[in-house]
Amino acid sequence: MASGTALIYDDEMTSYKLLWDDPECDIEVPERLLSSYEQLKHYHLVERCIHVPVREGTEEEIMLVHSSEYLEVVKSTQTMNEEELQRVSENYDAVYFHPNTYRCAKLAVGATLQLVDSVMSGKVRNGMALVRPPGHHSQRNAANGFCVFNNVAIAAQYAKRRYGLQRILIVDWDVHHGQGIQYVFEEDPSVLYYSWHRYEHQQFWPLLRESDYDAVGQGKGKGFNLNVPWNKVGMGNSDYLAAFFHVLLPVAFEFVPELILVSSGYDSGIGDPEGQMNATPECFAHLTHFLMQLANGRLCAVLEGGYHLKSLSESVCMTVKTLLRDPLPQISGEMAPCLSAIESIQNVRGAHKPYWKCLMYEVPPVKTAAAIVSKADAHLLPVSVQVEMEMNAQELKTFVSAFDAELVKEEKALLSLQNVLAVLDKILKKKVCSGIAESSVASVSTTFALKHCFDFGLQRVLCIVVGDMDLELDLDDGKILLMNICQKQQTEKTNSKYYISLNWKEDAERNNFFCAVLGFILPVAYSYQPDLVIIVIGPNRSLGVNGISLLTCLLQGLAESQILVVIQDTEIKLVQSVAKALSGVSTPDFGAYAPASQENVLEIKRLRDQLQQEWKMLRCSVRD
Ligand code: X5A
Ligand code: ZN
Repeated sequence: MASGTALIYDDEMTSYKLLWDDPECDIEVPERLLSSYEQLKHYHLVERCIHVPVREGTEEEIMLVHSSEYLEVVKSTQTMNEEELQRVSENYDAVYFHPNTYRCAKLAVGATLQLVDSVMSGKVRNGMALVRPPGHHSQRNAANGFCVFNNVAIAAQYAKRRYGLQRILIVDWDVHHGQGIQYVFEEDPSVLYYSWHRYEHQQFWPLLRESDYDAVGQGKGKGFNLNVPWNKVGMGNSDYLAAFFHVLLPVAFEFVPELILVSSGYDSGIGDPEGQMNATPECFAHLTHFLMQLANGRLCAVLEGGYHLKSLSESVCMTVKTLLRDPLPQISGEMAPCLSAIESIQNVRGAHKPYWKCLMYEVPPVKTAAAIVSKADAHLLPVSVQVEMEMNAQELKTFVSAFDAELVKEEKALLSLQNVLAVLDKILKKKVCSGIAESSVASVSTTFALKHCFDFGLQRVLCIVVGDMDLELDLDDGKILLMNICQKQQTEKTNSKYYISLNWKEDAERNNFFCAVLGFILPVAYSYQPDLVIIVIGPNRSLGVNGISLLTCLLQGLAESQILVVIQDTEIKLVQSVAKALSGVSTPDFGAYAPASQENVLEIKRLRDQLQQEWKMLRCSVRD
């Protein structure tokens, strides 16, 4: 295997600068290169690298990415006066031209290709090119964002041509989206482009919709464009590492690149006025180190942005030091990605799930599905809850007529079934873990839901009804265990093993329902071992939102957490709290603890005495 690290730099690339006042462009200064190179000398890194001279990129090479018309425009700026230069610059977004720009842009291309040749020929293992102007924003017909020729995109096309490469990975860790690179390779599956970038929901330059995570590539190139949009500033070491661990690296190892090109911008580092991010220079050592494990170590880093001179030059040194295989520096900061970063990472993983095996099985499934009557309330649910589309009327009729032809004629009953069956079906087919459904006639819906469960092959369903409800059910065979938590004494029915009526009055503010759940409901439920739990919230309920949430939370220990909650009234606070309980985003508020009333304590004792022979988990005393 080749050894050695190439360093490509020529101070001629410091020979152009901004000649007029432009606050957007005045950060792109020659000192960026000078101070980076000075710092490399200071750490004695220059002498440890193999010096490779620059050359000009040829017109043919430039035209691997750019049009001849655009090349002519850039060429024409060589002989322009300041006024003319300013006028050409205004044709583009965030660009300035200088009489030496064309020469430097050709050197930047040539330096990049020299680096590719050094690595591909085996002269060195890896290397870095310190170049100006940068490249990743420039496009076939346009300069953009300080970039004139797209050094890295040209290098990828060149490597494909000259060395017949079939898989090239471009990692763009500059804080801006390299939209120029994305456009060139959008439909090309042989070049995998990865970019993270400050995005802030499209409020940050270059303000493009196509910088979001759902731009996955087009046509044959689908899956080969990975965008990680940062929606907050202040991303740091742990956020960058998390994006590498959970997005770039798994996909890169599956892709198996033959060469890695890094669009190595350091405006993503701490202190940079453009990026406003927090990654320390050490972070770039770690990023470099991970990439060195791919493509047989064939890695070419090419400078893009980076406008805080100290941060930039330290980060450049960290990169080169790592390429030279020095031991890695300790990485600082609390190792926990922020919520916004996690959200972005989850979104990219979700968007790329269809294209990469490494993501296919791992993206967490939607935990909870909700079908609610008032779609206007959908936004009040936790974001992790998937709101269901209603089944269309014809689908539903077909569905219902499969087990009750009579009901198909009743429009109202049919509609009340809709939400419940849509969600239940998802649970049974394991598309989601749990679900909530609002239904105007909960009793009919529940009867049907239970029938459907047994048709599907379930053995035991625990059905907990809160409130007054009459369910016409056959309870003899033990396929259903029905618990009714109600206000008034059920006189017409007597308790049996599979029908239990629990009289309960809850304090609306404070929660005394713990003792019923722990002392009775859970022991019986665990003795029963259901395959599914259905909680039905009917009218005249004697339990408040707190009690119902507690019940929902604790019953998740059963039936592999498969719980369907059917709610008859459309009280959004209840739906919200149950959604919170099921999705596990946060623990719902159970209310302040209150001791149970004398009445309630006696009711629990009565039931325990009555049923502990049947349900052995109720036993907690040797005397009984
Ligand atoms: C290469 C690079 C940034 C352009 C910012 C314009 N360009 N606001 O970092
Ligand atoms: Zn940048």
